[in-house]
Amino acid sequence: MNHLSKEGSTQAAAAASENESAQPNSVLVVEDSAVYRSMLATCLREWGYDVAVAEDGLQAWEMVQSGDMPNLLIIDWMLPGLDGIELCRRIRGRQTEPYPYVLLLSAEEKKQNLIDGLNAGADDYLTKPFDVNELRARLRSGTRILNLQRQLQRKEDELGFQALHDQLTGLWNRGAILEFLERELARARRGPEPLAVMLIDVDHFKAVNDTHGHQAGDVVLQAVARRLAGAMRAYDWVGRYGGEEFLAIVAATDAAGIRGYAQRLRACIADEPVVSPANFPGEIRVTVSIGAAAARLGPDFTCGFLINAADEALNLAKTNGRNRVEVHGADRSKATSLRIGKASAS
Ligand code: GH3
Ligand code: MG
Ligand code: MG
Ligand code: MG
Repeated sequence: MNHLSKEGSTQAAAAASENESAQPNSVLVVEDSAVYRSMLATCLREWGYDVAVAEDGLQAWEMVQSGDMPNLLIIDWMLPGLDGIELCRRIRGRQTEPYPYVLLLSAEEKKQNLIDGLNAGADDYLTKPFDVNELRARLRSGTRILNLQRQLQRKEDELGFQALHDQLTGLWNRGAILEFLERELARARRGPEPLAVMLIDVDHFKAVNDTHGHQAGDVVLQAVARRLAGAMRAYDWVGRYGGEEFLAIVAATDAAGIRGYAQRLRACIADEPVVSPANFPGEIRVTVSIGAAAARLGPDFTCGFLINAADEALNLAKTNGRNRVEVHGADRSKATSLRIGKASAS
């Protein structure tokens, strides 16, 4: 959906990731020796891992490519078909997320083997025969690295979300919504369809803060945002443009279409008071004024042109009494100064 983050989506993502790291890690054992294969599988299952096995490199490569990639791999160096080093190189070459942790097994204890293995993309290296307790400890350290990796990914996802969303309302923030406007404008310039924008401003909002307090004002802004997002089509955009003002982008809609659309949004705010017993007693009634503009765009029209036009219409809605919709240039007798054209671009 284009407008509002699902409530608490960051928390939900965090909880999902915690569950994920609490799940047993899956291990793929790639080993051609039946004795080692069975010994490894038995130990790993005892230690709580989900285990899959492959008897040679090609079989393992097919399993990896089939998509269900385990997050830990124990790969024997010497394998028929595709050897462990080549398998390791191919796995790293895929650069898929999440990162798989690779432990290479070798029968030889040569320093060069260790270097070749690490160069091929292995994370760790163990020489056969090995002590099972050492294997267990090394897998634990691999799991720790995978868990850190997940935490890092989660942080990155959160930061990406915060960079684009308004913290109070969960709507797109000013930077993001303007970016989407640029994109929609570029699309509209190439095609025959008009593009419409709306500036939606809460009426007398200062009085809400003055009467009920800033915290109640915040709750009202959240409620307005939620209602606007809920009343818009999934493929249109709405963001917080600033303070108590919202910007909506509506594709393929002309002046007549945007008037009806804006009236619907205006009504969804005016028709129901905001009620929030946890934050304030009683109810708070608010209304919005909406200034809209729609145009078929020539090659040199800018975002500024459409926003200025909507802003002029919004001013008209305010002076005409608030809780109303004005569409730029739609009524020329009242709005002769509203000329859609490059002259009003900024
Ligand atoms: P008008 O009908 O002409 O738009 O009047 P208004 O009172 O809504 O407009 P004005 O620009 O005078 O006041 C806007 C107020 O919105 C002032 C500002 O403190 C408040 N405001 C802006 N951002 C926030 C916010 O995040 N939370 C709260 N509670 N208030 C905010
Ligand atoms: Mg072997
Ligand atoms: Mg206002
Ligand atoms: Mg305002």
